Amino acid sequence: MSKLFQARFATTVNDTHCLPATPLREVAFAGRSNAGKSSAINVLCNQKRLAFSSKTPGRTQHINYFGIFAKDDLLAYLVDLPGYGYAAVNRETKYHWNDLLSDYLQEREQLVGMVLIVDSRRGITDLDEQMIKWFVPTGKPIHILLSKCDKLNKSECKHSLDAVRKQLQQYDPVLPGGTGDSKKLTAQLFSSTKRIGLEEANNIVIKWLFEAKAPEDEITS
Ligand SMILES: Nc1nc2c(ncn2[C@@H]2O[C@H](COP(=O)(O)OP(=O)(O)OP(=O)(O)O)[C@@H](O)[C@H]2O)c(=O)[nH]1
Ligand SMILES: [Mg+2]
Repeated sequence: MSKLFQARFATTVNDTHCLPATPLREVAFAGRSNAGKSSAINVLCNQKRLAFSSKTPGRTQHINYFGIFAKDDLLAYLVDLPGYGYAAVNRETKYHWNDLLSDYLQEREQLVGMVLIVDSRRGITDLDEQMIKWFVPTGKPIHILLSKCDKLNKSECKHSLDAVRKQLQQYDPVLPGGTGDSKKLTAQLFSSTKRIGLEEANNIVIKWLFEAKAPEDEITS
């Protein structure tokens, strides 16, 4: 049983000043509106409606925190970020999302890695690249879930994964202390509905949240 199965809703915030004051690690799920962020969190936590998922794009408009528990001990958080790229919102809301996401991704020390959900049929879009560009300078890892791969045939899946891995390589030299082998920039195929790639995604999130890190990577404040 995955440690993620004992997840519970914790809090919702709409402003980076209101983020939980906690030393616990957190992993964020980012992606375009409708890409499948909430569905991925639900399936990884083995729950149907932990994170609300919906056919209506733009459903998750706030930052939602889910606590990972062991009995009653709170161990870590999963964070569902507001989806971006949803056309039918006003300019003010777009600016708000932009500020919220850029501040959060660049400055949140407790954040140990970003899971970026990218629709496997669509590939990395300009807005996804913006997320990557904000996050890469932090030196923290990014793992891309190529979602909804149940909608693609085998060769389309391979093509989608190859293309995204190739695109990710270009960011490796920009990583602080970049290794040249892109260990911090990874991707996989994923389907929430068909439960494809679940174990691989689960292992990455668990590793980020619970494995000991090098001392120089630890949160200092
Ligand atoms: N076929 C298929 N559909 C999926 C998959 N994952 C999500 N969906 C569907 O895609 C739609 C959007 O999923 P959500 O998980 O709500 O997407 P989101 O990224 O949280 O969207 P926002 O909250 O709007 O940012 C829903 O209708 C889901 O049922 C998948 O793996 N396969
Ligand atoms: Mg959502």
